[in-house]
Amino acid sequence: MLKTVNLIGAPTDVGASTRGAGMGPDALRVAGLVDVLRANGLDVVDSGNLAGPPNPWDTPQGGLRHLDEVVAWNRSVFAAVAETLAQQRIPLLMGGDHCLAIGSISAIARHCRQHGKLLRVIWLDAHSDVNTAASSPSGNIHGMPVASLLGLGPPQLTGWSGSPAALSAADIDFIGIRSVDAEEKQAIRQLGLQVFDMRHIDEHGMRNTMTEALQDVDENTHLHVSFDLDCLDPLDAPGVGTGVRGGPTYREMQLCMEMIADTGQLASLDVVEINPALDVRNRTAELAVEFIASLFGASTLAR
Ligand code: HAR
Ligand code: MN
Ligand code: MN
Ligand code: MN
Repeated sequence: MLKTVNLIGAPTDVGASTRGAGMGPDALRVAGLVDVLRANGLDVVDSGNLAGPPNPWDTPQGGLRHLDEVVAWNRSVFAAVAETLAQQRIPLLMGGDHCLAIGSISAIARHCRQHGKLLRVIWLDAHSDVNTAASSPSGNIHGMPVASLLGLGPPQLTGWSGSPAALSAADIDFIGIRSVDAEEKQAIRQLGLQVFDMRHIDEHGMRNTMTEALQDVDENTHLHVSFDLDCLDPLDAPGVGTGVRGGPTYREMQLCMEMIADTGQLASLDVVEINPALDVRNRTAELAVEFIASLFGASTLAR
């Protein structure tokens, strides 16, 4: 069956610490995302951009910055992703900042519950994004989507999947992590989250890391990838608001994507945190498009 990918743009930076990620969807389009997906045998529908409130650029209230705007954007994302899944299409969310994964993954979790699928999330990021309003040093909600999806977020952002938590700790694996706040470290330990940080990748290599992360993926798995471009080294991907040096190399990241593609179970994707205002000649969006192609099997010779 020909797979159809539905592109959903969410042009906002309401959850971020820097302005500019709202231009991410168009940067991906300009970098040729549609053509590259088509060249890899996929049908592509570009549903355009969602609408939502502007970024008020306020200070945090109760430890949360722009909560109302984050809720509004995530509601739209939730609805668009849910509709896409109901049409049996693959949602590709083009952010926008990483707060949008709350709406996206909540819709996916609800879909999986309704269809008896096992959801597994691969979180590609420099950061663990498991802060809460109480622990966050910034109040920026793009540092909190994992906590929210585990049911630990503000009530306005939890429970959307039809259960108090969209995910349980065992459903998510983190790859490439190298910036974790002190209280996030405690949370990771207490929750038992599986974090393959850069130290792990240094010591075991990407191949062993991904073998371990993907070991329980089978035919009944809905595999979701949440790809924060700051997972990459900022020398390769300068167009991000919160770059952290020491990311996976280009080849390591390619292998990561290829091993995900090999499972044949990739069913949804977030591509977030591309900030064209900080980029160099759209390099980061172009790199994202290359990696997205690999996620959909571009570098598999057997196809
Ligand atoms: N941990 C920091 C915070 O919560 C920084 C989060 C950086 N944001 C992201 N998310 N790009 O991955 O404020
Ligand atoms: Mn992130
Ligand atoms: Mn990040
Ligand atoms: Mn695991």
